[in-house]
Amino acid sequence: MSCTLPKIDWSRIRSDFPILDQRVGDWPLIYFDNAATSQKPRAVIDALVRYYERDNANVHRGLHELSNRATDAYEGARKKAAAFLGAASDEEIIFTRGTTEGINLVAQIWGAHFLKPGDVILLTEMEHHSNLVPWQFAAQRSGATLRHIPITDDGMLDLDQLGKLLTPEVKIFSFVHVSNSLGTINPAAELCRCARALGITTFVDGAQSAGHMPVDVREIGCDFYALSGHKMCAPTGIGALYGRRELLETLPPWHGGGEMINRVTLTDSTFKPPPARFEAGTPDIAGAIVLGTAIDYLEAVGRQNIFEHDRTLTDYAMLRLAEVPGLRIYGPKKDRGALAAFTLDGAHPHDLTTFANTRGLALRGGHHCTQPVMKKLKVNSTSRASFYFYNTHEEIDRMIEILLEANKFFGG
Ligand code: 7TS
Repeated sequence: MSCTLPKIDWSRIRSDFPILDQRVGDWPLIYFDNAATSQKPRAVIDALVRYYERDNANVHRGLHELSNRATDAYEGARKKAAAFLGAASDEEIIFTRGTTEGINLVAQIWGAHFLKPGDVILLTEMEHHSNLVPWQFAAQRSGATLRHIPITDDGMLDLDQLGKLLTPEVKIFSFVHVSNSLGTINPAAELCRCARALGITTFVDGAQSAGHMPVDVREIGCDFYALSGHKMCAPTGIGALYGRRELLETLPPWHGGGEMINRVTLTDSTFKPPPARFEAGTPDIAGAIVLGTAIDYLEAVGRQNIFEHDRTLTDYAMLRLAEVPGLRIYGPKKDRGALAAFTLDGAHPHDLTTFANTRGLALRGGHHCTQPVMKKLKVNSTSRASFYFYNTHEEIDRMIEILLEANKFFGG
């Protein structure tokens, strides 16, 4: 007799997320807004409470038991983040508020240090606003110019243009790993290899990749990589920026204040080496510590398992969405990240998203902070369903029922 047990008990894993077990009005909650923020497992919630109940103190400055505990846990989380990203050392990890802050930090200090008139900042047309606006500021301040890799009609980067765009004037190439509005997974290692061959610094926006797939910054070969904790089971307000050590060492500080100095007089100061140089003031200690807990949790589930689960679910969603009359899906047809963005003929995406909410289905409607992508798609906004490893095929089936109902409601 053969007895094949499922390798992973996804329904048990789902039960780790208390928030999912609730009704919205008369309907069970279906949470498909994971690209905006993920839900938190009990382990993370408990670790946050435990920290404040037992260990809370400021880090790096006390000589008492609680401060030592908080410091050990905070620096322990940095080690976990370094291992999670495949960094060579925990000194390459700077705690930030999230991806947006990581990009701003680099655009401001790297930009001020290295950019000059005539230089080019290479981005893509599929960037989130947080990987556009900080570089616009950097260009304005330095006199550098902006260049963008176009998007093809099927929502991929037009890599035929790369040779023309990746020229020696380019000083930094910053691009999104997984697009939050198209679902495109960009070939990060290949792009970094091309840039590195010309001595160009690279920045990978990992907001949508860090919690969804195995990521190794040294395999990717990037100089910087930013993530947001809240999109990978940790709380809001904490994130991490990886920076290659030799590069971080060349950079001046960002914010001034406590914790980042060696010596201060009334008129000047000297600064600690990275990462402390970039972490002025009291950090989000609890957030960093439980980012470590979230990392432990994701590693226990397994990032390759999460990637495969998300892939299966997304493929299924794409297949079933095609059954809904009048539904137009954007982005690549296959090999995409865990999301599907669509519009329904006759329904404004906000109305469709609001309709879904009346059935307990949490979608996101809007431009998803990617207005240039919307312009390219010739729409003002889309509705987006984004998945994570606790979502199920049954929830997708229910979404399809709701969308079929919406099609009738909006006169399709
Ligand atoms: N980059 C990408 C690709 C993102 O998807 C987001 C957030 C960010 C950067 C910014 O992350 P933050 O944590 O610093 O805000 N994306 C979304 C979204 O798709 N819906 O809400 C936030």
